[in-house]
Amino acid sequence: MSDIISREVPTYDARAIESRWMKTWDEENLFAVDTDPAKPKKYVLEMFPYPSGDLHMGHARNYTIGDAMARQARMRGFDVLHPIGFDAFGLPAENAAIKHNTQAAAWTYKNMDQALATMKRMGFSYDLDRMVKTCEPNYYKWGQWIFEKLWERGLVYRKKNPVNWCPKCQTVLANEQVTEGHCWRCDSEVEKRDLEQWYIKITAYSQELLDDLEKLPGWPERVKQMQANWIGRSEGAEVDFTLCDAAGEPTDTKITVFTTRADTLFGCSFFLLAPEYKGLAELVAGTEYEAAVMKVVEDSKHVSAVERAQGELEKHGAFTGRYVVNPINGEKVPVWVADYVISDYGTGAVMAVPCGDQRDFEFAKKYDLPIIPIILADDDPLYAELKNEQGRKVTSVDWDAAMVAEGTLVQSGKYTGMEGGKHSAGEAAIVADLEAAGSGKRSVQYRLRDWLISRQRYWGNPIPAIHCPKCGIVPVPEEDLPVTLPEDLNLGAGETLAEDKDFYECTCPQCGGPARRETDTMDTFTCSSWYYIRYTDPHNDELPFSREAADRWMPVDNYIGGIEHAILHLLYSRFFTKALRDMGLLDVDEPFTNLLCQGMVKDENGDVMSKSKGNVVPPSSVIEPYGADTMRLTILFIAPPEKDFDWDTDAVAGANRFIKRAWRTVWQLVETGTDASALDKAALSEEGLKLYRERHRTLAKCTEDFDRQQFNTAISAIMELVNAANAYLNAVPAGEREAADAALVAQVAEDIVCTLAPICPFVTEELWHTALGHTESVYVAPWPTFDAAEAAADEVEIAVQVLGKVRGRAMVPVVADADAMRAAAEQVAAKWLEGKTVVKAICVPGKLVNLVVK
Ligand code: ANZ
Ligand code: ZN
Repeated sequence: MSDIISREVPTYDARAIESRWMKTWDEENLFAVDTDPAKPKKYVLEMFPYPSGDLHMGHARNYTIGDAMARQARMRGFDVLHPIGFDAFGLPAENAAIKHNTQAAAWTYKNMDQALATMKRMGFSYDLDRMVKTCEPNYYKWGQWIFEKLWERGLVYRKKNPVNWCPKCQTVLANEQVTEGHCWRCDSEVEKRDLEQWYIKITAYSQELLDDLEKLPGWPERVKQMQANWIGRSEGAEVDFTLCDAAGEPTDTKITVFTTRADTLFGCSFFLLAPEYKGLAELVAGTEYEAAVMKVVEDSKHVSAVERAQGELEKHGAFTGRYVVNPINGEKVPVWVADYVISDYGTGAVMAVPCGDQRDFEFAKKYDLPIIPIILADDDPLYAELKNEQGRKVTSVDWDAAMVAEGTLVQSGKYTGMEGGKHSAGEAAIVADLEAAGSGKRSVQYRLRDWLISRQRYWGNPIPAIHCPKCGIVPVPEEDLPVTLPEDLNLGAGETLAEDKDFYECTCPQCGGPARRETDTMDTFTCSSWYYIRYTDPHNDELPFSREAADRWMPVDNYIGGIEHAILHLLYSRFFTKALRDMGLLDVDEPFTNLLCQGMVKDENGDVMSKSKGNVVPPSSVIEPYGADTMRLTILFIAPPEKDFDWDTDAVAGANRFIKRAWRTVWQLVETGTDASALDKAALSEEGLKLYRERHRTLAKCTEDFDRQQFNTAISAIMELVNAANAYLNAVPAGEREAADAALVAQVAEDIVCTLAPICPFVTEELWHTALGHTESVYVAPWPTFDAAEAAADEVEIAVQVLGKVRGRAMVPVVADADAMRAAAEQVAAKWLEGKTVVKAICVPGKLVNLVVK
């Protein structure tokens, strides 16, 4: 042992090692994809960042996970694509430019440069030749091109509609960008405004977006659930009610409702219209009801549709003075306006059934409207009384809440006694009869709305359209793309695109007359909906990407990003992929095969890190004193990637200690090692055999854990291998090593370096070259091979007893049967057996043999 300690191990100098390799990798362009079609491909991708400043801990975690995956895949023989870019358009850049009176581009480029420097500092293996920055014309040109292709296919349109308006951001927002009535970006309360806007028809793909979630077994269940809920498929029926005139006489006008519960038609005691319902104002114009109804209409403008639909707010409504006729029983019910009915779901009109719907129940209570029990559970006290009742015996109840969703229909004419509920027999029977009578039909509704993509902001991709007084709205001809965003707007002075004559003055491509260029830009989510395909062919100037490149690399095999993108970005990307496929540009149905949503990094007290709380731990606070390898190891070892974790400075120190230990161990192993290829299992010493088995066991575990993306336990396996190596070093002095052992030890040194390489690329690169003498990068080294079966010992030691007393120990093959065990035991115990006969041998495999003698 003494000579090991006396051996001089070089000091681990993270700073020197990391700056040297960072430079070398950069010079050698080590991470460029070498596209080898003979190898299987693997496309590993982290969601690209918005360049708002330097990278934070969440980014560091995201990219470290992806980088470990990409590097390991490369070592395992895959042709790996691992690119990065920037989601470079967006409001923060514009706001910063306004505030500091500079250009949005300048701010954005400065931040991108800083983030890139940190990425290099972290050792991320990105192919930087494939970088995509969405604010560059060679990228956004193709976004405009795709927009026009969507337009050609009828997937783009303009519509005047009440839209979400953020007063602070001064722009409209998509439904997806409104969280509980507030702007997703600045948290201001969102208002409704009637504006003509550009839409992308994502709803054309509602059903496919829902169905294809089944093609994604590699996605977290909860993300798929969130998408399914957002798409919100609902099966039900449309039922036509007849509107009565002011005198109460039926007219020819029908008002249709969407209901999932046609079985409850007999319980409809009033009828509701959304405040935005077209024609509502005319219904009440000049009547005594007008003022109250219009007040509800006005007040509802201040509450977002999302909140209104959630049904948690107090409900407001007013009687319109009108009635409609229920088609199932000819009954007249009063028409009210109610703010919890939203205009853009179903038909914007509702048949209210307070007995079955909690919202209607609350409304009925508040405005004293009848609650007619028509569906009852068998154990309901009313059930016995109404069980066979087809008419109207009870028309008001003093319940605290609406009824159970399922039960038996009562007071429901000929349907009384049938099962009620969603998709029930009663519902089917009623819908069939309505259909036969021409007053209803089956209907499927989706919550998903078309994607509002126009923004009245500057720093985004210009919508390539021209407004011509003669020809209407015409697309910018393909040869004129891109519509270039001016970079010299005086934002600080409040100048907008809509005021920039140089930008908007143009001629109509159809008639050549003077025209005005569209000055809205696209939602930046359009830019992030296809960047991952551009990476496959980033320099293409004929097309957004070639079919060949897309076919080689798509879909992304491993996509890693935050759960906050569970709906917006992932849904839009899935839609773009399907639309591009239908244009013949692509041959995949889904863009991302496996999705990993990494957990959050919280502060030491478990609070979310935020600038305003002042509890942010910047990656530099670890990188500077300890190095990037320690940062990476900490992040991967502290928790499985999908779990949240609390920042822990002890964990940083622990990670750094392990790197030093691995460093020392590798140097000590190679000091005594020889050529690893001389490894001969049969010639290993007893200690050597132990290390041999540990090697196979830990490599099997480590590899399997990498496959499951459980980097924390993969690292534990590497630690165990390091421990086994140290146990060996301590037991066998360097000078006393057989050739076979020396070869094994050399092999183990390589294994430690290779398995640790995807996690700690700098220190392993240094060891690979200096301690192990390689000339190529460890990045291109093959992943260690192993045989899990070799982890099992082939012999075991058993105790040998004579009449219950231990007399010795014997080595027997693990697979030895009772006869073989007995023979081995008799040999060891020969001395105690002299002159006696063994009458019986009690064998416990792997443990002992007890010889019974006479
Ligand atoms: C009568 C009824 C009785 C209803 C009952 C429910 C329970 P999902 O499942 O989410 O699709 N509804 C329809 N359009 C609406 C709108 N624009 N705003 C607010 N509510 C609306 O919800 C469908 C149900 O929501 C429909 O079925 C309708 O109320 C209501 F015991 O009709 B139901
Ligand atoms: Zn024209």
